[in-house]
Amino acid sequence: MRTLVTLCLAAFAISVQAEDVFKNQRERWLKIAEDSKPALVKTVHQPQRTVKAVQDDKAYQGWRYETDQEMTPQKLKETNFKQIREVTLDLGDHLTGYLQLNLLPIDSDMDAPTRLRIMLGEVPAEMNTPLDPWAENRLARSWMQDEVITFTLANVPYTVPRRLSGRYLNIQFLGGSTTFNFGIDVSFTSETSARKLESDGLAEGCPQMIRDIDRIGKATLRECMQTVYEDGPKRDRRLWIGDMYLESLANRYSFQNHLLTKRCLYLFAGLARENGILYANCFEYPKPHPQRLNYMISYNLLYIMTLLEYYRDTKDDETAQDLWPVIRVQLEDALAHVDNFIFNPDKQPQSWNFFDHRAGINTDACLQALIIDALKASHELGMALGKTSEVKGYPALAKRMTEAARKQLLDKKTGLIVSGRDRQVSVISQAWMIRAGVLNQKEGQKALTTVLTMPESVKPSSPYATHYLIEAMLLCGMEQEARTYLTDYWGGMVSRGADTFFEAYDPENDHLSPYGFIPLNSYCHAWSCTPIYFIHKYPEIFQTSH
Ligand code: RAM
Repeated sequence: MRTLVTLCLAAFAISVQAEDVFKNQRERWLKIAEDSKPALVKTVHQPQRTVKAVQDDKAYQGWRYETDQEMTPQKLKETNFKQIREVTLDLGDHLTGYLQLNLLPIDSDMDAPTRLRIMLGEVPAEMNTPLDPWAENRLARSWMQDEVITFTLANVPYTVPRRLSGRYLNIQFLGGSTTFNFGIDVSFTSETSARKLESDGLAEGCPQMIRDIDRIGKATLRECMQTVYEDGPKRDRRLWIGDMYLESLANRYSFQNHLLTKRCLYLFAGLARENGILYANCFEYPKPHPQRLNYMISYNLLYIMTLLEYYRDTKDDETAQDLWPVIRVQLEDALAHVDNFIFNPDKQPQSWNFFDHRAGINTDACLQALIIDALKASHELGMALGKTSEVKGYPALAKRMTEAARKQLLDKKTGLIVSGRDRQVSVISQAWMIRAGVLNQKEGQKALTTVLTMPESVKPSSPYATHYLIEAMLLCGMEQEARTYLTDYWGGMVSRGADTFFEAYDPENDHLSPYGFIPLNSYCHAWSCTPIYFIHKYPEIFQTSH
C-alpha cells in the first residue's frame, strides 16, 4: 500500500519540477472565465423610512432601530439639512451596489462646497459602535463603509465611487456655506447576478420559520452572487474556494446559475501557482489575480468537491475533462502532507487549514477526513471521465487512511475523534469524519450526541462549520436533530432581526467576532446561505409541518 502513496507522490514530484504545469492552458482558462462572466441585474431603490437608534440590552448586540416619526425620506428632500444635521435612513433591505446623493437647493445658490460624512452598515450595532481610535492589530479600518464627501455642485446626482453593501445609511453634515440651504435626495442602485425567482419552491404546509430561513438564505446568496461568488459583499468582497463550494450547492436549489460556478472554477485554475497548486482566494480587478498569501489545502480539496458537484449538475464533460489535471495536483499535494496514512501538519510548506473561525481549534483530524473524502470524490469524478487508470489506487488509499484514522484518532473509550497533540475534542472533527465515512452511522450518532452535550468540547462558531455539522447529522440518520438544529441556529439569526445571514454566529455570544471587533464582521456572508440546500434537498425532513 505504501506504493500507492509513492505512486501518487511521484506524479506530484514530476508536476512540481515542471516550469509552469499549466502554461499552455492558463490563458485559455482565463478567457473561458471571462466569457462566462454574468451580467449584473441593476435595480433602483429609494429609502423606506428614517430611523432612530435605541440602545437595548435585549436587541442583537445591544442596538436596534425604531421608525423616526418626525422625519421621512420625502421630508429630507425638502427640509434644510443644516438644521437636521444628521439622519439615518433605512433602505428597506440589505443591498449591494452604488449610492447616489443629490443636494437639492431650497432657496439659495450653493456658494461654497458642502461636506457630508456618510456611513453604510449592515446591522444597527455596527452603525452605533464608535470606530475610532482604531486598534492597530485589527483588520483594516478602511473596511468600514464611512466616507467624507465634498460636493462642489448642487442639483447634480453624485454616485459614491466605492461599491457599498448594507441596509442603514447615516448622513452627517460636516460643513458648508452659511447661506446655502438644501435637502437631500437619496437612492441606491443594487446589483446582483442572481435572477428573480418565480416562486419559493416550498411545500404548502412548510413551517413559517423554515420559510423565513429559506428567504433570508436566498437574500444572502443573491447579495453574494456578483460577477463571482463573493464571500461577503461588505468584507472581503472576493472569491474563496470554501465559500464557492457552499454557494454552488445552494445555487443548485435556487438561482441555478451554473455558468457562474464554471467561471469561478476556471478563474482559480487560470491563477494557480506555477506548480499547479491553487491559491485559496482571488480578486477579479483590475485583472484577475490571486491573493498570493493564502495556501490552504483544506480549500484546495474543496475545489475537487465543487468540480464534482458542478459535473453532477451539468454533465459538462468538456469542463470536467479540461480541469481534471487541476484536481490531480491538489490531491497529490495534499497526499504529500500524509505520513503513514495520517495527515502531518508539520510537513512543509505549512498550510492554513481553515474549517472554522473558533479560536484555538485544531483541524488536523478534519483534514485527515477531508483527504479521504477528496480521494473518494476524485475517484467518482475520474471514473465518470474515463480516467480509470489514474484513479484506480484511490479507493485503497482512502481505506488505509480510514483505518489509520480509526486506529490513531478514534478514542475507543469515548467513541470520539480527537485532533492534534492535545487530543482536542471538537464538534467539527466528528462531523468531518462522519462525512468521510470514517465513523459509521451508529458511531456517528453517538459521537455527535456526546460531543454536542460535552461542556468542554469545542463548538462551531460559524455557519460554515455548522453546515458540515448538519450534513453529518443527516448522513448518520439524525434527521429530527438536523431539523431542530438548523431551525434553532439559523432561526436564532432570524429572531435577532437578520436580513441576511452572518459570517460568525454563536447563539451563546452575540458579540463574537473573529476579528475582535463586531463592526468588522460580515453580516451577509455567503457560507451561511446553505439552509437553502438542506431545505430543498430534503423536503421531507425540513418542509413538513411536524
Ligand atoms: C475569512 C472570510 C472568508 C473565508 C476565509 C477563510 O476571510 O470569512 O469567507 O473563506 O476567512
